[in-house]
Amino acid sequence: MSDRTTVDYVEDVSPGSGALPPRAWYAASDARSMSLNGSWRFRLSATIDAEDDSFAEEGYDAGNWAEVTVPGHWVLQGDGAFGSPIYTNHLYPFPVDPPHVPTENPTGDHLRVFDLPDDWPADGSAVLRFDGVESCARVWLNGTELGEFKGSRLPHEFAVGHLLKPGGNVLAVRVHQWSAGSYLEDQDQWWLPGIFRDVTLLHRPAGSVGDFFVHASYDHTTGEGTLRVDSDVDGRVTVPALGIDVATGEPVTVAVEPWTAETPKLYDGVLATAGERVPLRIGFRTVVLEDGLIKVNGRAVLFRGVNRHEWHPEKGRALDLETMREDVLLMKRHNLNAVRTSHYPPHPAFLDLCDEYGLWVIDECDLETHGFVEQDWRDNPVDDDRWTPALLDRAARMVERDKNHPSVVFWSLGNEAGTGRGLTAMAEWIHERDPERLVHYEGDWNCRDTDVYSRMYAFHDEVDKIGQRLDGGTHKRRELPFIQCEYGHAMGNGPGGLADYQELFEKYERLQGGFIWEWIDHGVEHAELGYAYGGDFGEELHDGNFVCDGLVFPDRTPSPGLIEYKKVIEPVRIEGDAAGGTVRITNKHDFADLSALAFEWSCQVDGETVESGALAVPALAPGESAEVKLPEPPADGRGGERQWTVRALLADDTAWAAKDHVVAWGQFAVAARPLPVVPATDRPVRGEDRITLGPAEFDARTGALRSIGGIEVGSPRLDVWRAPTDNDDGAEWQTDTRYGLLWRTLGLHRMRHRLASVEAGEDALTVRTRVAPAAREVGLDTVYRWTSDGERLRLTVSVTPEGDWSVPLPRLGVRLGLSRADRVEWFGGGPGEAYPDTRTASMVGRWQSTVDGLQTPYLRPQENGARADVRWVELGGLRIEGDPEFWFTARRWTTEQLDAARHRTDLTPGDTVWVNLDHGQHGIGSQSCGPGPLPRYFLKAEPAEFSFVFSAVK
Ligand code: IPT
Repeated sequence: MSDRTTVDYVEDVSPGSGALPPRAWYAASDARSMSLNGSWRFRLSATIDAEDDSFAEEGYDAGNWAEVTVPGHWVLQGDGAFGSPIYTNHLYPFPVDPPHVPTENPTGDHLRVFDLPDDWPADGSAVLRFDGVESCARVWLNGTELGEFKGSRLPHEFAVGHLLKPGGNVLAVRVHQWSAGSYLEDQDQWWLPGIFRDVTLLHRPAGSVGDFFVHASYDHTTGEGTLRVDSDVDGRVTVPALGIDVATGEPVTVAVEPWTAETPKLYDGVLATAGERVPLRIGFRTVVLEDGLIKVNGRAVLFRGVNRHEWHPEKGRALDLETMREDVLLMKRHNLNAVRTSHYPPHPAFLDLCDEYGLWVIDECDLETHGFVEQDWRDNPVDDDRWTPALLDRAARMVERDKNHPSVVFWSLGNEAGTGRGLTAMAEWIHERDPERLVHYEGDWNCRDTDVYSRMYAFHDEVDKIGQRLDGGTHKRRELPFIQCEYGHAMGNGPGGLADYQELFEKYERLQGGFIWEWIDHGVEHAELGYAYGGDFGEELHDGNFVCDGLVFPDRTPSPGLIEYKKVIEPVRIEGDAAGGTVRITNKHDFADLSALAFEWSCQVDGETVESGALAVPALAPGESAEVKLPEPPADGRGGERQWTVRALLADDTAWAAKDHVVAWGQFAVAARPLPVVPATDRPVRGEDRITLGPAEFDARTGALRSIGGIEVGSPRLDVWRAPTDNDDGAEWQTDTRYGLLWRTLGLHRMRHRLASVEAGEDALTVRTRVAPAAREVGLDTVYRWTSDGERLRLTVSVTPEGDWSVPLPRLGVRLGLSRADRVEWFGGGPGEAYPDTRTASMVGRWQSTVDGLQTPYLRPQENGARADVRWVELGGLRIEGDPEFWFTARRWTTEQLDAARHRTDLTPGDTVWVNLDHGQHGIGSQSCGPGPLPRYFLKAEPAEFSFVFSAVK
């Protein structure tokens, strides 16, 4: 057993001891390095002092220990033998008793024995670098203690040259899951201990590079860039493409192409000191706060951003380079231009990718103390001077590591940490160290320490007010631009209302855009459940599927939210004027003209493209627009619905997508759709237990439809229920009405259908019903009126609400059952799902899918998969046309089964395909952590009438 004093560092509020001062990070130089990633010996203890330090001594036999992969989290390895992940949003999973942590403190001893390569230089020194260890580590090399550190997502280096041997080096690392540092790392994510980023041994030749700071500014008035590389060790800086060859510390000004997220021009250079050559990738750009706006290279920018946590469904936060690249490519392909690295500095390679492909970055410090909100922020470490050295250490480790990335335009102090002197100290230090970037922090609405007024989940009307500068606030705040560092909570189905936000962002100059919460669902791959979320590991405290709120699923498949966002933020606006035969093209980039894009027009008749061609569009400058003449629409041979579609495509391959990748599109009607007409020429005929009408048979007693043209149909009935989405249910703390809960209280999930009459009349079969929940007086008087021309069957549904309906309906339409349906073809919105406030990306056309392909596999099953504006759909041998257009959904389980399911794996296909044909859907909104749907997307309980025409597919 260790004595207490040797383990005190775990609960010590100080950042640690023994590590070298922070410095710029770079991946490679001509100095030797050696990765210590790979398989390490591993021993898990339940407490910090269960085992003594003898494992760190040379000659220790760890032959019977288990093994883990570094980088990695031990709780995600060993098939559960090493404990499990814990998910909490803001609650600390241990008593709030700072700086103390539980006695039960999983402690992982890691051991790695390594030889130096034969050609490892004998001279010079060496450092050992840890890029990320959660949450506290103590390190020994060859039996000598190097030190201990906290700050999980920050690098720590130790000088080790004097300890290295040619062979048999013993590197021992003791990692504690909980430490005083855990109080500073209360981010909304899984708690995942381990050495989760790279471990590297770096040779440091005599005269090698120490810390260095690349200052590369751009003067938009002259087109010149000024480069100055400050370096602890003197040397020379060369940039061949610019003919630069200057001493460190010496400024040089030359004509350059600037770096922007849209045009990420990087110049390769070298910093050469006596002992080392470090490659530089230089981007010239100038970030300022001017006229109350965030300007880069003289122009205000609009952030079309996302919050990115590091996540991989098997590896947690231990991301490989290809996964990071996939994130960046997906972002670029979906028109995103900015990332907030919520809520800690990412693996540094991610920032290299942002430099290379072009993304604006808010680099956020590894700091969140959200759990203190439970005690009104009492004892908050950011307002307690004892913790300030740890906060400053974190700020310095972030800034020093990442300061040479042109993509980083903001330093963020952290997230959800209340307010306090420690934050001010961080901001002051950062402003002093790097006056060439701006400082962000959301938690202080007075903007005491920040250069931008930042908020999360502000409602549309408040954002509108802020845009108009009618929001008041401190004098300082009134002078600042506004961003939403988090908005559009992408949990489950949604977020809704993005287009409405974008309209505001584009309307008011003060609003400089926002960052969707968040990039990826943090589902953990799980043998039985598919993907696990909070609670699936038996955590005593957890926040369920609040950790699944991303624009991409855990396997990085885009969710409909990402497709919608791509369309909402597209950098080219395409608006048609059918009468004038023109299309207005607006360049919404901040920097790039349109020369990288090619435009294409096409004309559709009944959704089928009949003609297409190239459209000549001038290379408009940012902000410019032009009216472009379209060709004559093709002759209207079929008398059908006709529309134009205009697309903007990449004219050539780029680093992030191939030629012809669609960047933006617009669609507009030339000739409206002729509505289906079915003359009521047939009359219902009563048999013994059947009524026939045209191609259909009905149950004579109940009036229920039985078949159409021999195809069995589970009779269409009024349906108002949808499996509530996370956004319908809303978050507990929301003060606005949470309709998902009200719907259930009212009983909309258990509506009863009372049959009033079945009338076989002259030209129609009329079935009268009243649909209502138990225990309530409200109801929906519902009449089904069937007519036919002998071949086709028309159903008209008339709904009249009775009683006091103060709640909107989830949906309004009919549900029917089909057997043997699989392939689906439709003419309407697609290819993906859409709801009233998530329908911007829904493109009218002819689409095909299977029933399974229509499902959106949200990790917690909920309403999904509706297709908007459907003119007709064919499935299971039936053709269904709508008057007017309708919302179409089909699935192999009922809404009730969908509602009851907790994971995808709870859903098992039955024999029936359940089809919903809806006249209306309630909006989606973002109430799982933001506003509900705007009132204009409410589905009010009002008198409604809508029709469908059924026929057998020919
Ligand atoms: C906000 C947090 O900053 C973020 O980490 C995440 O938890 C998000 O919400 C919700 O998913 S805090 C919010 C409760 C205002």
